[in-house]
Amino acid sequence: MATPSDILRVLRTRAGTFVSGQALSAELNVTRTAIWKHVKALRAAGYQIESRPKLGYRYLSAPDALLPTEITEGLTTTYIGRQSIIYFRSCPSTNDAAREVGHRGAPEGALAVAEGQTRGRGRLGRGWVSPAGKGIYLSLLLRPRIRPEEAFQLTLLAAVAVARAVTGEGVAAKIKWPNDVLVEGRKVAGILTEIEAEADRIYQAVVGIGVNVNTTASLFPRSLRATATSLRMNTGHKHSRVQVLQRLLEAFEELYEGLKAGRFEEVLAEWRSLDITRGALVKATLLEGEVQGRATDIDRDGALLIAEEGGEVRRITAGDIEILRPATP
Ligand code: BT5
Repeated sequence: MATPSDILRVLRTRAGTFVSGQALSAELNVTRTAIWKHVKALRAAGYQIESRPKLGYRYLSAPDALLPTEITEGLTTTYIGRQSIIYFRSCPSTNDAAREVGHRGAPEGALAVAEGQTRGRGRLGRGWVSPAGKGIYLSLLLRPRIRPEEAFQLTLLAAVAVARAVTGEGVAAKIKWPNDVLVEGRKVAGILTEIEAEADRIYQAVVGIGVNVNTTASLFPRSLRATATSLRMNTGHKHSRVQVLQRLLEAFEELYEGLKAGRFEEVLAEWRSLDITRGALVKATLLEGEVQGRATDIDRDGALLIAEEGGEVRRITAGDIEILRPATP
């Protein structure tokens, strides 16, 4: 059974020229009525396809949307964002969607992606502003063979993958412990890893990633205008969300393969090379108070090490930090 994406593929390989209904039906082994139905479905999804009597169909353009047909076109991954994609124009949170498909047995690498979210989540009950059609809001379902306390590795890995995708757009990205991707000191992306586990085993993990791609300043609430940015705000032009997403998935799979093969050290080395926290004077806000000092490194468990003025080294496992003075190069 030919699908709308089969028709799209054939029309795209001959972009700019008309392909007759007859040629399409012969190539895909479907009736001309079925082809017309599929073309109508593609148009309803936002594709521009011209049809002319006697000449046939001509592909013109794709919508600016994160449709599965667009995501998989030319994507080089084998399982991340490939076998199973759930797409939403809008949903409360893609992390919930990915968790649910995971419960129903979806394979590792299943992707939930949305044009916009109504209840995008950050950590610790915070929100993630998710205006429709502007950013990338995605969650990946994973079943890693790591212990629950090693789940931070997925967050660091995701940050590196996002940084690579952002850099691919000609924008220099940095990482701030534990999960912020920054461009010129402002947050362009955030990561929320949620796991379901028993004492020594993870059943499934969901890595949620939000990237501000074409978001404009007015779409951020006033409270975020000084701290949030997007690729577009940085470069002054629109970026292809599909392209950024594909690069992100490709980087993620490469890094995740490394992690599964026991080479987390390599991910960590790349993370360190992008980290702006190390060497900076920072303030960590914890439930039990504040810790201030120089961030020296992260340890093997992903905890941030802060050397206090008196010389004592404090280990911060969760929370947020503020950079008071950047590291001097
Ligand atoms: C995060 O939390 O940075 C994790 C964000 C993860 C979002 C993705 S989108 C797809 C998936 N589905 C979800 O529901 N979530 C994931 P945290 O470190 O707690 O940062 C949250 C804080 O960042 C907020 O309190 C705001 O200050 C700020 N913020 C909110 N929306 C932002 C945005 N779009 N851009 C930059 N900063 C934002």
